[in-house]
Amino acid sequence: MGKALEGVRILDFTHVQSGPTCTQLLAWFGADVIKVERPGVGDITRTQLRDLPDVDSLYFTMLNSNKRSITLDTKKPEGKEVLSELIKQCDVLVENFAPGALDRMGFSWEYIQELNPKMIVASIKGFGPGPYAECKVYENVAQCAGGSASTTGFDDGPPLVTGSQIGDSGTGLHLALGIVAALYQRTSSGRGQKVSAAMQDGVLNLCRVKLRDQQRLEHGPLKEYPQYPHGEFGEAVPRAGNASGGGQPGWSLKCKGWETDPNAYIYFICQAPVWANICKVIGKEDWITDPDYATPDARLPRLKEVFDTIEEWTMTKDKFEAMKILNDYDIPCGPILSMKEIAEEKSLRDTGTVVEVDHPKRGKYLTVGNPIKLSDSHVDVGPSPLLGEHTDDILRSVLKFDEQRVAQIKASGALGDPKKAAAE
Ligand code: CAO
Repeated sequence: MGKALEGVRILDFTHVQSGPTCTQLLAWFGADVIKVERPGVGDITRTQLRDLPDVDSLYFTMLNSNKRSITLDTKKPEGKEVLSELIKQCDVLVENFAPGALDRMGFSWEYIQELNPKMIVASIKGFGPGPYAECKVYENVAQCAGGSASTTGFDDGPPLVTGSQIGDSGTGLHLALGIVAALYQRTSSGRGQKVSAAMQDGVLNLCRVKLRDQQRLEHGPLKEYPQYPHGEFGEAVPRAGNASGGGQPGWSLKCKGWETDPNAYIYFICQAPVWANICKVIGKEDWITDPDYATPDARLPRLKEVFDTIEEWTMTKDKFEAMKILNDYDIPCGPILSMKEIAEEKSLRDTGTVVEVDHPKRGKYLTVGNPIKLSDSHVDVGPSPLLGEHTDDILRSVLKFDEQRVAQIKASGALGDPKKAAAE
């Protein structure tokens, strides 16, 4: 069986998390991803948060599967020469350097187009054009600037960042979609184009419902928020605790064992069409017809009381028992799963969403496989490359350099060492 992006070659100039997320997905869809890394150093995440000495970190291995690695000092003339040749042989260049870094290296959009007019140049930056365009950005900066932090947490606490990497991995996903769209457009236009995704924009896109609520707020209080009807609403969308972001109210409720297990909770959604079922399960049949509870509007000012009452029931069950009973009644709910539980979940292993990979130096480790499943493009999740593992292979098989040229480039130090590039 073929792969969706077979024949597409990606020049992967990414590092840390946002860009590597994007190129890893493209690799899983079958693209040949060539990761360019600085000799001797590589992507900084190779050494960050290491759990084992002298072994590429999980941070790196979990974001760089199925890629090839070439080490290249792109600030040396010979390195620039190799990079130029790679640009001619690739379809897409993906980068997430600080603003201006690619230009400073001598590879402006105009120059890249001269080398290869079909080249798609895809970039992630923290911000789009505007007052912050020149700023360096990491995950949590994007969460704060994109509207997520101001709307996450409890009303009486500080803004909170979320564990989901919506700034990095979220923007990587956005960029991947842009790249695939540009590749498709190229089939008719014959030309490359620039694809840009700013992390602030990516986070805001994922916080779309909060900009919706900002505008609703101009017309009165947000009745599904926990601040209603007792608290005050200010000028901006407040933090909503565990309230559901949609039209069906929800909250996290304690389950049996909550006193000792921080994850003994279930997320419970009071979906209007199954209100009668909810009342039956928790033994409050009178609420089915009581005008104070019978309709979604009547319940809005009483949501706290409603959830407190439901919680008295959920606390008598463990989260999986509660999940089973509630689903038998068609009531939407979800157990709060710990990472330990997720790592051990058989169904996620069966679908390839959680995968065990064998790494030549690390041995076996778990990673998250491709969450997007294509019926005609099978994904085999492989290990990440060692630093420079494919340098030789790429020079010979992709760039078709002969023995003499390979030796010449090696001697220049552009691929690494030669006496630490003649002591710099
Ligand atoms: N050979 C030679 N030089 C190389 C090289 C190579 N193979 N690869 C990178 N470099 C150079 C760059 O050209 C740059 O040099 P200049 O500063 O002289 O132009 C230098 O390495 C540093 O690159 P950088 O500025 O991208 O890296 P940084 O560590 O200073 O900043 C980060 C990191 C993430 C803050 C910045 O890259 C950034 O803001 N990126 C855009 C937003 C983004 O993706 N953030 C997500 C990061 S994940 O949380």
